[in-house]
Amino acid sequence: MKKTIIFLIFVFTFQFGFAQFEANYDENKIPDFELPDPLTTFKGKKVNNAKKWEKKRRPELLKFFTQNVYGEVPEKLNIASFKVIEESNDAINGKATRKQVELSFKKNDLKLDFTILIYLPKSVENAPIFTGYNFFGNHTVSNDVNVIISDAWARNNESLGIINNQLTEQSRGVRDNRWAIEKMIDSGYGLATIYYCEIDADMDDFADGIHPFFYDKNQTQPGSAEWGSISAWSWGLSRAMDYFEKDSGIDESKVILFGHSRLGKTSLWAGATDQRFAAVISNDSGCGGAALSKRKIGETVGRINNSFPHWFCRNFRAYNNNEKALPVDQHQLLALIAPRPVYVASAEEDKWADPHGEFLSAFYATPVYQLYGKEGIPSIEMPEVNQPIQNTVSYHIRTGKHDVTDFDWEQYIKWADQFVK
Ligand code: GTR
Repeated sequence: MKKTIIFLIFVFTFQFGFAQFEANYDENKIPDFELPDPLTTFKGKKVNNAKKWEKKRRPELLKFFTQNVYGEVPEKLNIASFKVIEESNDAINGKATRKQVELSFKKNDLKLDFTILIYLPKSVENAPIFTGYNFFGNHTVSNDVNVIISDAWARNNESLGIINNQLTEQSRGVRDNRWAIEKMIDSGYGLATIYYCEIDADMDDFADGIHPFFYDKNQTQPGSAEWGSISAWSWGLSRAMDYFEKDSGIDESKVILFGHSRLGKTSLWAGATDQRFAAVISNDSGCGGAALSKRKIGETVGRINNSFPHWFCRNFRAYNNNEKALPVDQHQLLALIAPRPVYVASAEEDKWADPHGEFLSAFYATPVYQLYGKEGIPSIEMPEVNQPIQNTVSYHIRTGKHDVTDFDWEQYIKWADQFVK
């Protein structure tokens, strides 16, 4: 008898534990859920014009996302100084200028620097730019031998030559396939990119990066409503924007945020919190990015908080396996970007990021754009693969995997020509 009970407990625990970790990819197994209306306040009041949206609804949504999803930035901190550490008039086959600008931040005895790599088309005086983080260092985005290799922490990766958490020459240019720089330059856009771990190393540890700048004595991690890493990275994008405003080569009214995957989540949050950004592109951002959380398809809130406990604020964990209780969903994150253009892109094989949920998010954000007379996603039917819908709210699903491809960039540039330039 005793043995049977122990056996049953074992089976139950194993099954339960396992079920929790198995991802669902079946639309028929989506739990029933009600999507919160972007145009009804938490108190149930209808919002029917842009003024009410801006005065009432937008602020309460922004506050909820800030305190319960991504986390608040504890204090303001300005750039202490910046310096151009390298520049050239002859980059990208002579068509562009290159600049590497180091921004420095100081507080008490703490110091942090990050370097922005900037390419600008020579053919344009005051260029619109795409901006966003890269995963493995500025030197990976092109084969340009003059790009400085960051000495910030990097996750070890033998095939990329990352040993002892240090980036090396071996990975120069390894991600040039993800950054269509020459296409951008030829189309009259610049690019500004930063290695994201220079702002905060992507590990479950709040001892380094920007977080400790605001700790009280003996504090070792942010408070439960304070910033996780995504919020810290998006803070870095806003500081880059502070610099762009000072650079006469850049049109600061036409800075388009771009980000892939976790860095797509970051760009969306930066676009929501900082209205100086002209537009946002989310490439395969998935859970905690463009995808609706309540569908619980692919990666879920519980799963992401377990795998990456440092990305969101601690309050977000209240929704682990409890998405039903969330009074918001990610379509409202997209709506926070309105009326500025937003582009959500998915990849057919990227089931983990829930392409259908990313599409629906763009569809359900549309009513907020319509308050401004802007066009969004006209139908709840997903478009065919490789058939972009390009409006102020845009969407495409392309063939292939979780990645950034030339196809993606061709669409982004076409869209930016129409809605940003
Ligand atoms: C995955 C994570 C996703 C996505 C991705 C990435 O492991 O589960 O949410 O962010 O990493 O950033 O490449």
